Amino acid sequence: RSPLDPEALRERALDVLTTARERTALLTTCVDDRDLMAQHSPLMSPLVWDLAHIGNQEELWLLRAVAGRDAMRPEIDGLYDAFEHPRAERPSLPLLPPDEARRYAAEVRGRALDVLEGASLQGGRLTEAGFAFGMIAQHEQQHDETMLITHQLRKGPQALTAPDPAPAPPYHGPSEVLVPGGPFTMGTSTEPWALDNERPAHRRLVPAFHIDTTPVTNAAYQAFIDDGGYGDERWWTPEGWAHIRANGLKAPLFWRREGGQWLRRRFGVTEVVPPDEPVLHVCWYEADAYARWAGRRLPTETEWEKAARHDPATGRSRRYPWGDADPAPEHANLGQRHLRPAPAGSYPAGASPLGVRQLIGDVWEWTSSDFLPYPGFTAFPYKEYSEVFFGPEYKVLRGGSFAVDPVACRGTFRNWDYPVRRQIFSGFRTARDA
Ligand code: AVJ
Ligand code: FE
Repeated sequence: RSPLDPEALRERALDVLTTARERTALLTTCVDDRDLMAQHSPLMSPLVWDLAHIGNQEELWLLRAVAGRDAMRPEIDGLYDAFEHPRAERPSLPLLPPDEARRYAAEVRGRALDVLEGASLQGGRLTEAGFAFGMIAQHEQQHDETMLITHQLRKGPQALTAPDPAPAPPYHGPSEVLVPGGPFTMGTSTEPWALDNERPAHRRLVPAFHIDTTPVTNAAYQAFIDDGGYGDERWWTPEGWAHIRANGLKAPLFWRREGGQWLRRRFGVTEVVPPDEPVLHVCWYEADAYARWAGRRLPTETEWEKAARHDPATGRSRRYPWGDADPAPEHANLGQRHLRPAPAGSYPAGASPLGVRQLIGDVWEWTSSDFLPYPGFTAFPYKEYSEVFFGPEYKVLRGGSFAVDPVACRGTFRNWDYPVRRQIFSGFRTARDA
């Protein structure tokens, strides 16, 4: 059966929607109702907003746009429109209380599954290859990552647990690889559920460069701190220097110095910062400054994607570093299976043809690039997913974190945020010209 066979598509859509809803349910039942309504940080929505927003987007794109149904509760659309109300404002809105939000999202889901059963998955741009179903599953999983960020910011005892990644044998391979110069195909025109900003596929000429085989570790980042990196203007862009001075930044978010060591708070538990884990919760300015201190630089987005997808043996771009197969647990740390990145050098089975590891999963990786459209970009299905964000104020992150589900992560997937943001699960690796 071809993966584009309508029955196979229906099964896959049902599977990714179900996985997303199980995760949403866990993230919104492991704390009490008061906690769901509270704002844990002005950077984030109350969890109960994400819950109803997930249902509302599903109503808009599956029930109304695909099936042509009327609005179930037109009066709530505005409340859950991310562009109408900034996050800091959301707790003061007349939001649906937790029980009602859950009932609404479940009601929408029941109807969406009826639509899936009867939908033609071949005709029409929105339904071709089940795109709208894949888009909605990705949207829910993106909010599941957002909700996990809210959980990390939340004060109070631990509410979520997961087994740690398997301990990895220390990595003794080369610290960087040479990616040969030449053209490669960036982006995609064939990945059925790729979002608008990943399209279309196009050729880019990339000069040779070196890139780190693993993300930068806590130990390496501590060496930058110990060397006085946060006090030395030479390593920072003017905006970065002004930002860390104005906000008194001296270490990644959630770190604190006590008794001669660095501790960090992680989902309600304080632990010694693990030296071999990829550094997490750094902003773009910190990543950029570290790279300059190390005599290196951040990779461009194009370099990152070439390192992740280009197969020098065939000249083709793969879906993932390891090939075209969907992610399996041996490839990458994805899907909130673990609530932390795995030690640097883990997942040898997920390495790229040149031996670059952990490009997918573990930590989002800052690149030096602004978030811009590819040549030939067209907004689909709505301008507010990507187009309104294009420009120099956002930097691109690549590769996904431990908190991203496989459905919302691939070699072409693009994330973006402001260069000051570090509540996200962000780390980085460095590069240099060949
Ligand atoms: C792609 C993570 C930047 O959370 O703002 C969720 C994803 N878009 N709902 C975001 C998104 C609409 C988006 N990011
Ligand atoms: Fe959203």
